[in-house]
Amino acid sequence: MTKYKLTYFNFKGRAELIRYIFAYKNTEYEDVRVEFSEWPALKPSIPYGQLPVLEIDGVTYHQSLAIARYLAKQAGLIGKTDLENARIDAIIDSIDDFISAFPWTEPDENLKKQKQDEYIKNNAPRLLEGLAKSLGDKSYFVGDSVTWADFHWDCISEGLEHFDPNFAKEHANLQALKKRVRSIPTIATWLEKRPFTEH
Ligand SMILES: N[C@@H](CCC(=O)N[C@@H](CS)C(=O)NCC(=O)O)C(=O)O
Repeated sequence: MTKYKLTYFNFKGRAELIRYIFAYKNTEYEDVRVEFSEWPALKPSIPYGQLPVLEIDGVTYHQSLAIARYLAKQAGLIGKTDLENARIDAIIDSIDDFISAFPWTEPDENLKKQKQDEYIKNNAPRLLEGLAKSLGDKSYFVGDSVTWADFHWDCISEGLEHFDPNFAKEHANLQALKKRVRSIPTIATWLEKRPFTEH
């Protein structure tokens, strides 16, 4: 049996999509959650110095989306054609553009909140209108069955709700998609049993 060891911090962030894909197929893996206090000592030993990383049978792989894309393929969570996969990747990349530029860190707590609020106000409408239009009245972003793009939307929007509780609330179809993902039995089980973290 393939041995998987996922290493990330003790929050959902960029690892939750990977955890969802493992949960979807009930795949066993080690879910290592590094404390911030442990990180400076660990960082030099991690390829490219960032988390998450996934060890597969002792070999380390980095970049959350490269890892998720590989696991999604194994789990049957990709499109049926190359063009469907291109559309899935485009959804994933649109979400990633948004979160990569998000002002996560800022030493001044007041300024941080202000910057995050402004970022969401200025940038979320374009992303959300695009996603809502891509989804339309379909059940999933691409094709007629769930893919890792649908999982990514649920994971990332949950994280952003921590910063803005009304995030995407005006888009009924995007909210319905979250419910659809969360009602998949193996995902529902993961949501019940996963360790509590604020975001
Ligand atoms: N594009 C990378 C980004 C990785 C990344 O930004 N990781 C952050 C946590 S979300 C990190 O390791 N921060 C600690 C550091 O850079 O020292 C991915 O998706 O894996």
